[in-house]
Amino acid sequence: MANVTEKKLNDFMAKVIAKNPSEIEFHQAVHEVVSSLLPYIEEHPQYSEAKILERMVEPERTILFRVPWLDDKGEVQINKGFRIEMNSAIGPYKGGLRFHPTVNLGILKFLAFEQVLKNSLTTLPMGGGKGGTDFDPKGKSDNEVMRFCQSFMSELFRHIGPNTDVPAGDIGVGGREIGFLFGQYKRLRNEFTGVLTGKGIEWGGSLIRPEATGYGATYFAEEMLKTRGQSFKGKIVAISGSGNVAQYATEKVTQLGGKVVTLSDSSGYIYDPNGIDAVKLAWIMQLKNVKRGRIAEYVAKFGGSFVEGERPWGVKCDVAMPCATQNEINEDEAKLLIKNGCFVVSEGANMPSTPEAVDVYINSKILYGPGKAANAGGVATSGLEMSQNSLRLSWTREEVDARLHQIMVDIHNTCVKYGTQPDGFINYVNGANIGGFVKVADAMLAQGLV
Ligand code: NDP
Ligand code: 2IT
Repeated sequence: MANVTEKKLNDFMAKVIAKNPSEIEFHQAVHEVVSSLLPYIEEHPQYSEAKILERMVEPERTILFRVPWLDDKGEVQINKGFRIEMNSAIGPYKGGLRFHPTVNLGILKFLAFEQVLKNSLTTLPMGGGKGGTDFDPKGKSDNEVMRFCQSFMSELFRHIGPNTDVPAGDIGVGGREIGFLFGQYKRLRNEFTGVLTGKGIEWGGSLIRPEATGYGATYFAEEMLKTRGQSFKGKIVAISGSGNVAQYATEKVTQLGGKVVTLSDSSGYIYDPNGIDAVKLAWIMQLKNVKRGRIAEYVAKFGGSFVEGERPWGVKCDVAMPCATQNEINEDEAKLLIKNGCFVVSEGANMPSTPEAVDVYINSKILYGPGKAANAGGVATSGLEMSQNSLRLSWTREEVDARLHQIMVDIHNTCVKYGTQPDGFINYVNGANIGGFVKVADAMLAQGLV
């Protein structure tokens, strides 16, 4: 980066940090995006004159609220509720809800900021938002989760709507939580409408939405592999997490001929050198989605090993798919992956690689698909759910999957268009950041100073 651009980046970040103190994940996400965008913006001064970047890092609206609820013992509990309505230039705010004890404003602002660019990349008309709470669904009964969701929606309902803001799932929010949230919204508004995505198939949901993020991250990796004349056939794949995204990434990788050898949760990872096939995966889905157990239990059933307190990045693999949480691959782990032969990283999670790890990937010229491109299949299929709700029609599994697949191919093409360097290397980070930015920025210019 030229010296003058470097200075602009530092000045820009100094202001962001001063205005948003201690929101470190937000600073991290903004720094990465602005590093990609500044050289592009220097060649397109209309964006800097209108202060588009300065506007994009300030949420259009931030909603903070109290969520009181009663636990099973009858004791009063209080949690924080958040919704960040980041940018509505190209469509209603759209993005998931995270229920996890670590949730705070900085984490949700990083997620909302990434979501704006991700949603633009999908080609669908969706703005960006994110929300959630520090409530921990782990160890809670179904009734406690329901009471919490009802209380959460009793405030959130006044801020959202099918043409205003459409939340969905993220960590800790799956079909069960979306059901409770939808039920309470419908009751308060007396309106059956597509206000949330990830709904059950009998009540307005879309086929393939549960699968979409994991499938999409795999389709994206497949496109990256094709640029080197390769496929998933025979590839060893390390996946982290064992929730929604990890489960369906495992399913699709296996269908495409790859062998998934690891999964994890916050307690540690399992390693199964024989591969986690469809039968083992069905058992894991029951364990995680119904019994809500721990991944360590896999070993007693199928063998392999469980490594407590560690992440799976020291295992020999060709492809790594982080599908758990932010900053789950650091610089040393990135180096270890590459040393062991890994040459593809496709991010199912949001910002799972630290900035130092990303530098390692880029300097080693491996195929690195950042989250906002690689995991956009989830929100893209949410967009398809919104389309079906508006049409009052449901598409078949094959139709939704074909649209998802095409969207991932299109996102890959956008990254190639904006990210190919003079030496032919595809910098997917620059490609995704610039490709996602242009549409939002042009819409903001067209809509005046709002
Ligand atoms: P789930 O809640 O279904 O699963 C999360 C998984 O990650 C669990 O195995 C969980 O383990 C693990 N995990 C969560 N937090 C941590 C942590 N701090 N340290 C270690 N492990 C952790 O969530 P999803 O699968 O939906 O989401 C996974 C990632 O994918 C997130 O980054 C999310 O933002 C991203 N994403 C999700 C989309 C979706 O459609 N759901 C779309 C796009 C991105 P444990 O059970 O022990 O907590
Ligand atoms: O990070 C994400 O893209 C999601 N959690 C999915 C959001 C959505 O609206 O489907």
